[in-house]
Amino acid sequence: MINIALVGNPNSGKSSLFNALTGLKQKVGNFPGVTVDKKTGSSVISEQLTASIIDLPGTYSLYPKRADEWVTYEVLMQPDIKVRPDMVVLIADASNLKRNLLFCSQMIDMKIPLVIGLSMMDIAKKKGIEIDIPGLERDLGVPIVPINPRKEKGLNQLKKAIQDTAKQLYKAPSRDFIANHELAPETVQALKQEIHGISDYMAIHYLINTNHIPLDAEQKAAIHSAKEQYPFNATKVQAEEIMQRYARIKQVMSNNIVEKDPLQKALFTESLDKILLHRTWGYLILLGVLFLLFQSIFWIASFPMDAIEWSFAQLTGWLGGILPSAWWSDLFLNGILAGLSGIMVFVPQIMILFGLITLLEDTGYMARISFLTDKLMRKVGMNGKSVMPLISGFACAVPAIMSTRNIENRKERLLTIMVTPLMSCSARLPVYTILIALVIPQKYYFGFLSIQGLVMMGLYLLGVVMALTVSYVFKKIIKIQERSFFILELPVYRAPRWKNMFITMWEKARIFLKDAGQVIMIISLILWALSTFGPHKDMQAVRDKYEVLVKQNPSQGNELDKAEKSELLANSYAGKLGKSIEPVITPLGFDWKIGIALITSLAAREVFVGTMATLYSVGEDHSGDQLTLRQKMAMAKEEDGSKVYTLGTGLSLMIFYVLAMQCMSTLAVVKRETRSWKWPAIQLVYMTGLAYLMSFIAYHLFR
Ligand SMILES: Nc1nc2c(ncn2[C@@H]2O[C@H](COP(=O)(O)OP(=O)(O)OP(=O)(O)O)[C@@H](O)[C@H]2O)c(=O)[nH]1
Ligand SMILES: [Mg+2]
Repeated sequence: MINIALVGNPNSGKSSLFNALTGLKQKVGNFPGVTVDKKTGSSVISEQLTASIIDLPGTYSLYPKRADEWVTYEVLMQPDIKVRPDMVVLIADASNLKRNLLFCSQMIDMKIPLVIGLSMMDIAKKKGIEIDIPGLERDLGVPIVPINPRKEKGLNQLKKAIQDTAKQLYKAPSRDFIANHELAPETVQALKQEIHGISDYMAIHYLINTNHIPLDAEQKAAIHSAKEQYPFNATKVQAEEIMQRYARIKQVMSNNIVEKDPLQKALFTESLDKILLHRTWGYLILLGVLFLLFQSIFWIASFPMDAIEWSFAQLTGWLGGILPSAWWSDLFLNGILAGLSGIMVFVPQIMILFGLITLLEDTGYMARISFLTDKLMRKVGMNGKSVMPLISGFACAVPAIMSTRNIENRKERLLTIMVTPLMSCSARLPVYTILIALVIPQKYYFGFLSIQGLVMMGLYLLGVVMALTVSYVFKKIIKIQERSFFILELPVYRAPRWKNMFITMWEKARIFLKDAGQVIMIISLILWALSTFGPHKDMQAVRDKYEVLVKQNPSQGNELDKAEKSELLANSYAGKLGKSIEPVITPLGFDWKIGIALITSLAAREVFVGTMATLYSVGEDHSGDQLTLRQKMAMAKEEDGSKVYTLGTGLSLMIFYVLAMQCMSTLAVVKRETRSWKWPAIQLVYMTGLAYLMSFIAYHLFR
């Protein structure tokens, strides 16, 4: 069993290779910086050899600038030989060899056994690049295997090279790529006498980044004494090193690589970019793409949604007819089944949303969106790179916030983290959909522009506009000074891997159903109990009151029965809970049932739907009805007989869900990424405050 680390420049195909070797499903996308954390899996290399493989974030060099690069750096620089990877497989992009060779040359000098996998040979070929692989092997002193991780080609040869290296048929590169020792001879010498088993080049890194490497106290002391004894100027050493490397790389390139004149052979990508990054067309196309994204979430999905809703209503009606009326059938039909159907309905939308985002990432258009929006982002204190987290925030804020590790500048990264949860995540989608269906008429402008679709887009847009505004305000308040720059490598356009897209859609639907399903089951059970039972004294008082009333007016038995049930609900534990927060939320147009939904939403926003299903079922008459949740909510009445879901309440509630911070997982991940409770606390306060204010205004405007 050996430990292998996968390293290389961003977007070179590491995660694709990792998936091919381990059979896992690490996220792959066509832009630099997809992987931001390490992930381990195991792979059978040969009958005798199994490897534990770790996929790492991409790095351009061993001088990390971003949080994700530091993750890789720490793994490679690990002082404990038992933990450090036994072997490194470096994936180099053959179509950009010159840039990739800088990191290659640094890894060679680390003196960890190394195998190079040369990916993107197909693109190199299209660009007219010819590579003399045996010659390159000789110059670098390491085995080089051409592979295609995307098509899973060349894996056997790669495994063979790994096996041979493990058997020490290939040794760790014996020659240094450049004379590292001479960069600071005495200091390196002194340090190597204290810390054993490190190469000259690794010693230099220990001297430069002493505080970032998990060294023990003794090792740190050794480094400090070496630095005191002999001269060591980190900046100078680093500059000298890079210069020498590029000089040598130039030589290696001219020995082994023939490149056509780049002007002669324009790639398809470049001609496409002329349009897609055009000063005016580029932006128009971008707007068109985003518009289509939202219209299709609403419009295409509406067909399967209707079918699912209809089937569940039929099922409930049928079961209602054959099941005996008892507390358990009530619980099953109105609690569990209602909750499940409420969630199943949204699977088509979730799938389309994730499918389209994957499409944007896979083709390489996502990176172009960054490029196009950099100027705007900069005005509000963020960076073109913030766009990728923001757009993935439409799916879920948790991975989106992690992906901000790719942003160099600390302040820009912090601002992006602070506003990303304002983007409407997929858990809000069910809430929006059901509320829109309730209060917005199903009409079309010009026969195709759905008003409901426009409102949906408006909600997403509200999140975006608020994110930009809040970022602008925070930019003025937060005092961190750091130089900012935007360097983003534009990947070549690639055809999406359809299989991958469908797997992602399927996976997301499965996870959504499983997670939301579990939470909803549990919450509906608890909620059912809380709304059926209450303090004995109060509940008994209601029952006694109605017993007398029924005796007095036997002809009105039916209506009295309904009134009794709703009064019982109001006196149940759930009712008391909702009523206790009612004073706070009445100004927003919410009643106590909505109050309960706001509380249960803290478990997950989509629980709103299930909660509504349960609350509006309890205390209602269901003899054989086939109403969908939407119809039940539409019929909901206040005690005075007025409708609950008016335009004002509906809009106010939607806006509340756009802006409020209701997600524990997001707060937890913000705490982890910012390493303090301060930022999640600020986020909780500002978002909830903003939500309250805006909902208040909306309710009073549209009431
Ligand atoms: N044409 C071509 N495309 C490839 C090849 N290998 C990978 N790709 C594509 O390159 C893109 C990047 O692949 P990833 O595996 O995510 O790259 P990565 O190195 O993990 O990237 P980061 O995590 O961002 O550092 C994906 O769109 C792959 O389908 C290859 O040999 N040829
Ligand atoms: Mg990756």
